[in-house]
Amino acid sequence: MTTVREVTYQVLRDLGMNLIFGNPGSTELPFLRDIPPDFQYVLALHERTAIGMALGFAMGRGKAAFVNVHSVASVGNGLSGLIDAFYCHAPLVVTTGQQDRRQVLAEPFLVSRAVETVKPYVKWAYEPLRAEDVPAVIARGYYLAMQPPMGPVFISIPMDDWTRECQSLTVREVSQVIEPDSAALDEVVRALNASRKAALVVGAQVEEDHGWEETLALAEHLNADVYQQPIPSRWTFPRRHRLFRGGLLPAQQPLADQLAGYDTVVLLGAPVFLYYAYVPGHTIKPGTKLFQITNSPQDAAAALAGTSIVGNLAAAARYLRLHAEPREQVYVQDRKDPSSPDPGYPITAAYLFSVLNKVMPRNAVIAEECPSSKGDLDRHLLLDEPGSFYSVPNGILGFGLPSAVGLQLAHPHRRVICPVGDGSIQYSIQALWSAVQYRAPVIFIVLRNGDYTALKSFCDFTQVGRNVPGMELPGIDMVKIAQGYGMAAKEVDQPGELESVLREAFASREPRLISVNIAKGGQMCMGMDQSVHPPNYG
Ligand SMILES: Cc1ncc(C[n+]2csc(CCOP(=O)(O)OP(=O)(O)O)c2C)c(N)n1
Repeated sequence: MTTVREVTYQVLRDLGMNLIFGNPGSTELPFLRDIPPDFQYVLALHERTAIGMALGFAMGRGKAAFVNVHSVASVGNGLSGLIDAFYCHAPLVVTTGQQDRRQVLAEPFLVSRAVETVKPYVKWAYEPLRAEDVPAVIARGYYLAMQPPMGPVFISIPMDDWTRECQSLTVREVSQVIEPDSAALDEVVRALNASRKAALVVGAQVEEDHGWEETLALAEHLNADVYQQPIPSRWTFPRRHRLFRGGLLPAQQPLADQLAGYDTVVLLGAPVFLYYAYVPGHTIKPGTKLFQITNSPQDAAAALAGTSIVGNLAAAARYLRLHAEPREQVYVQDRKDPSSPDPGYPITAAYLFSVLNKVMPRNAVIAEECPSSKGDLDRHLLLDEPGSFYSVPNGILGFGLPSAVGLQLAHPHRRVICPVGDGSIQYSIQALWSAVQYRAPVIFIVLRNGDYTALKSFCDFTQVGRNVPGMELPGIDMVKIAQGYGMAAKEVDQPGELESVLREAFASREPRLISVNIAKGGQMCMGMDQSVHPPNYG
């Protein structure tokens, strides 16, 4: 007799999900007992951290990751991780325990209504009607999670299901590439051929669809300026490339102003557009032709302007390159490195990132969560390889640490660096422990400014004023916290110490935390100042 448990492990094996990111409780133990030797359990000390590490692992590999977390705590503690996966288009199969079917009706201790709770943020939430359906439900969840746009699925499994009898299951091939409509792309080709000056805007979906090379080739073929989507959750164009013009601002009018010089704009793999502060204006200057190519029907439906085409980004970029006329290559030098900021005291974020840029390997991977220093990071870290940058996709803090650990497990031959605010790090701090235990040699760089600078900036930007509680973070010793989790850690206070401490961290093959005392900021909001006419909430 084969059991649900045995067949499930075979299905997980056949689908390549041999790593289980989790935090166990009594309702998960019947699944986790006698875990087969070709599986590894990656323990997180909190559900948010478990889902967050799986998220990083899934994004790093471009393949679904498997999670097993506890009962309704999976949603209570883990929901922000699921929301991140939803907006990152990260394929996750998240499983969670349910009480014994035979007493669920009586509302026992640990009964879970997770399936109902989680629905808006997953592609599918399900509790199998029959125990013997569990392996097939997991396989179905995997196929769906991997369909574009990829994303999380959620499965609740009663704890008595694992010992039930069950037939074996053969996993299937389910294709994942959806070609965009060529007739619709021909319209883009005509617009590009007729344009005086075209721009490409690149978004995170370019990487989801393995479209980096094709997008680069298209940009060079068109000799078009290239912008990164606002508040990018991934960088999808070489930062030093001669055609790269930087990021777009996350507000309507300033963004439309940035693109005002172009008569045709083709947005590859992002929403139209991701805004933060409300600065009303045009989505795009009237008269400019805007095309969005996206792997997300949601993004296509939600776009405020332009023509939307749904399909695979790599296929779309290839089609456009093969059909649009080439434009003359005007030789422009690669972008110059930004000037070196002064090593003043206290250390500025700009100086920190300029030193980091000098000492880090060129194939480093950044998992970023430093809200008020995003702009400095963006200016000074110049990485040109695919898969170099990941950031919080929706503004919920807690993404940085666990995703860094997951990315490091996915990329044993690249070094992951996690620049993180001293506020942000607290939302998933337990990931430090997992990094130590699973020997993920992430370098965590804490930007310790002792406050919520990003919120103070927003107060200044929107004239809320500074008389707001809850903005200061005194008395946190990050070095001691890291050491308490078993991690080597150092504080840097003087600019002169920074380079040697960073070099020492890169020379080591262990995870490290470097807590850098940096200057407090304010005023600017996501690269915007008062000149954009922000809303007044004062
Ligand atoms: C889970 C969550 N709680 C609260 C916030 C609001 N928030 C946005 S930025 C920020 C400050 C983060 O502080 P820190 O990491 O120190 O970065 P800094 O602003 O100093 O650059 C806070 C609390 C949020 N985005 N997500």
